[in-house]
Amino acid sequence: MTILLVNPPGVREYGRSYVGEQKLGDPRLYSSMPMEHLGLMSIKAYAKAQGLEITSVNGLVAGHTSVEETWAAMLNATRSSGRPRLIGFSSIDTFPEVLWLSQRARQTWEGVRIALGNAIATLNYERILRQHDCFDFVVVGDGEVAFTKLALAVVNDVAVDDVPGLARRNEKGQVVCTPSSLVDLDELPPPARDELPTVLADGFAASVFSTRGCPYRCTFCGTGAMSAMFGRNSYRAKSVDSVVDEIECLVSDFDVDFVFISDDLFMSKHSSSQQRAADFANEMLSRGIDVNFMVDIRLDSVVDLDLYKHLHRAGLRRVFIGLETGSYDQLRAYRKQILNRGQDAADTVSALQQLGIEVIPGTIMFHPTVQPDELRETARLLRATKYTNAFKFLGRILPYPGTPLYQEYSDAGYLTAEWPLGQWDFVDPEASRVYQDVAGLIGPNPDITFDEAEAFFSRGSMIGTMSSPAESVNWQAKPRTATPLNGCRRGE
Ligand code: B12
Ligand code: SF4
Repeated sequence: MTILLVNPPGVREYGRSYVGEQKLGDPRLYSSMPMEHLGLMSIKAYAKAQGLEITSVNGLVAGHTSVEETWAAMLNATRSSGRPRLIGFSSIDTFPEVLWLSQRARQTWEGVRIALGNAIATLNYERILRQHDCFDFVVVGDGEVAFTKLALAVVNDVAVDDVPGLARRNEKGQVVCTPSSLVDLDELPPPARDELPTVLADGFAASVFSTRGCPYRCTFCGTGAMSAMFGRNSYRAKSVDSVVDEIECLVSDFDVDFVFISDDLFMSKHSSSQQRAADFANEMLSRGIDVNFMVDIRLDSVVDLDLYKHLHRAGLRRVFIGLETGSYDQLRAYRKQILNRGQDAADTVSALQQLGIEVIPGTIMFHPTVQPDELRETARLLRATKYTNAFKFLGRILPYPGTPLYQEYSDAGYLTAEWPLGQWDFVDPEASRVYQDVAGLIGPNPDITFDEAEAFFSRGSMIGTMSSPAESVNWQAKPRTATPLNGCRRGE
């Protein structure tokens, strides 16, 4: 009898990874970026501590190029331990892949129960359970306690009523959900490291989580939307000691030299959070741990450069910052107040760079009401970060179902497709033409340089293998189209 956790492959991304030093393969392939699935590995470790062995298959880490390969791995994983009683799938934006695998599992293993977890599942559990009867359960929020209790209930053939954060259909076919309980991160064992050797062999980094959730509510963000579901205390932090213990083990047991701290928000601007970051640096330095690391922060987390100097001494070499757009108004529309009017994000970026900290920018180039000034400003910001990935010029906002942005686009009539990811079209046909030109140039040219893409993007010059002359992005500025929703406009 097997309990199985599965993560399908599915990163179809252009360009380069910032989570290790490795280049992705041919960008036109259905390629996979092998990062550990810390969520599944944390569930696995927790379940083991409760006496339950779980088998896992991670198509991303295994480098699967199709769901058929993942299916074969699932069959293989169950060969020695017997047919599965419960399968838990994780999905970020791999819903079609998960659906395909679930249907296969249903056809193959009579009586198997199937659960789904992670952001899209949490935010959309009602829709998923109403529309897809191949899923029995959705785990809403943290998975460690919920999935372990669910697995024990399934194995022992008892009711699942006391499983926290469990959505399911009741006898009447209605979707019901038990309240989620937020896990105390310090009560969790460290994640299993089953996937790490493969990840390291592929040139990617080990990961550690030190917080969960986020206190902010940027309209496009699944993490903000999930945190809103779970209330004020959903942004949680592990104790500094336990995070540093984990990093120390990664260095001693796996000889890692770079750690990706995978928190959505490692530190906020608030003094307690800044103090925690300082404590973290102190602990790393006092234990003499020789490792570099990267974290995700907000631009307004950079309150005191001395703190970043200190973190740099402790090994901080790279930060991911969601800069999003060069337009102050659009930032406000996204409810991402990281700047004061007149403040230039490039100055903060440059200050960090001068300390020896590389800045990986999160940017959203195109959204339904984008105008030329915004494109130019976002391109300028991109240049300032020195993150020379040409594919950044292609970035389109992704409206994830369950986020406020998705609702806004739906209400405004922008969505051309709804599920499993919102697709949208430009309000201004000129913006659409520019996007098509840029995508037509950069998309099929994996070797295009940032400078070439930038020149084309900014000045409309024609380069390289472009088959048809492209036109300038200098279309006449038009008044911005207001998107009224709850009194504000929102995006990414
Ligand atoms: C590392 C990472 C990746 C890695 C690999 C992720 C992986 N898990 O394999 C890479 C770089 C490949 C990646 C890619 C993408 N990612 Co990503 N990623 C992250 C990141 C930064 C950390 C994940 C992590 O380690 N979390 C910590 C662990 C402990 O938590 P967890 O994974 O969420 O798991 C817990 C619960 O969610 C739940 N759970 C999860 N799965 C399951 C399954 C079952 C059965 C159960 C019961 C429970 C359960 O239980 C776990 C333990 O409590 C998160 C942000 C974040 N901090 O979570 C974004 C995040 C998950 N990614 C996101 C996005 C958008 C993407 C991409 C679509 C980006 C892109 N445009 O290409 C791709 C899609 C990849 C894909 N295959 O679908 C979004 C998802 C937003 C949404 N859907 O609403 C997030 C939340 C970032 C954000 N704030 O926007 N990502
Ligand atoms: S984008 Fe960043 S700051 Fe905004 S809600 Fe998401 S994680 Fe928090």
